[in-house]
Amino acid sequence: MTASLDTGRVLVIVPTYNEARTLRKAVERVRTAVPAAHVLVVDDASPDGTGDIAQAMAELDPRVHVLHRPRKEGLGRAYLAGFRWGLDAGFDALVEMDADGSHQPEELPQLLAALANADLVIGSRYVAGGTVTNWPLHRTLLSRGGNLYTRLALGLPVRDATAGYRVYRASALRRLRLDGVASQGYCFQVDLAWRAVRTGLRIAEVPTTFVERTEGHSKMSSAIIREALLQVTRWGVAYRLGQIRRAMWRG
Ligand SMILES: Nc1nc2c(ncn2[C@@H]2O[C@H](COP(=O)(O)OP(=O)(O)OP(=O)(O)O)[C@@H](O)[C@H]2O)c(=O)[nH]1
Ligand SMILES: [Mg+2]
Repeated sequence: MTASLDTGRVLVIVPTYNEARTLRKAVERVRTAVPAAHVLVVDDASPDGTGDIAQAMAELDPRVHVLHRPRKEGLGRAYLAGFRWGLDAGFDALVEMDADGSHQPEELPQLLAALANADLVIGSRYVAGGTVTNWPLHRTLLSRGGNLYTRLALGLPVRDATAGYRVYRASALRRLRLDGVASQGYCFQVDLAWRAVRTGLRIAEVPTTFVERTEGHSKMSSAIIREALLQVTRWGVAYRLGQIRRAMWRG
């Protein structure tokens, strides 16, 4: 795949849980920004009827698809199911995008263009030109702190490892051994970035504007933060022990 990526072979995966107020707009914006791209909504039986909205859109638009899942199982599981669906269907590029308006579909062409020289493109808030709007101080600190900790613990050469606006080449995603991924929340994004680095994938970060949701409710929880902190620490310790072992072996 080069600069001439066929946008008809791009699948934008949108996981949803109770996004009835935001989903329609998000999907419409994707369809306008990259008209040939397909959209897959992965809904975990949202009690607010998000799945029905997605279903209605899919019935009217052959480029919109829905994966209905029986229960809420977290962002990670929803994406894994979406990836599997997209890989089986033969798409060349798989996009991760939230339904809540935080990720701007109008920026998608830039992210897709960057795939010409990368296997994973991250829409980054923390490279020059990237921004976050309307975040209270505690969210900024959490996100910045989480990214700093991740970089230090794992030596990860990524400025925004928790970002959820991404494009993967299908061929690269196949190399990540997704069967072993158990992470759920933010940790899922770090997990995949970490796997991508260790697999030797080329990662590009493109500046994005992250807009805090104005409707619906965040699914972030203390459990999700705990999971990320614990997992990154575990991976970091294993990684550093491996470094020490290799250094001793050489010495
Ligand atoms: N299918 C599915 N989607 C989920 C689940 N949890 C969150 N999502 C979706 O994942 C996307 C990101 O979740 P958000 O609640 O916006 O979490 P966030 O972006 O980390 O937090 P905010 O910045 O506060 O919005 C949204 O589209 C959610 O609807 C889940 O368990 N299953
Ligand atoms: Mg959000």
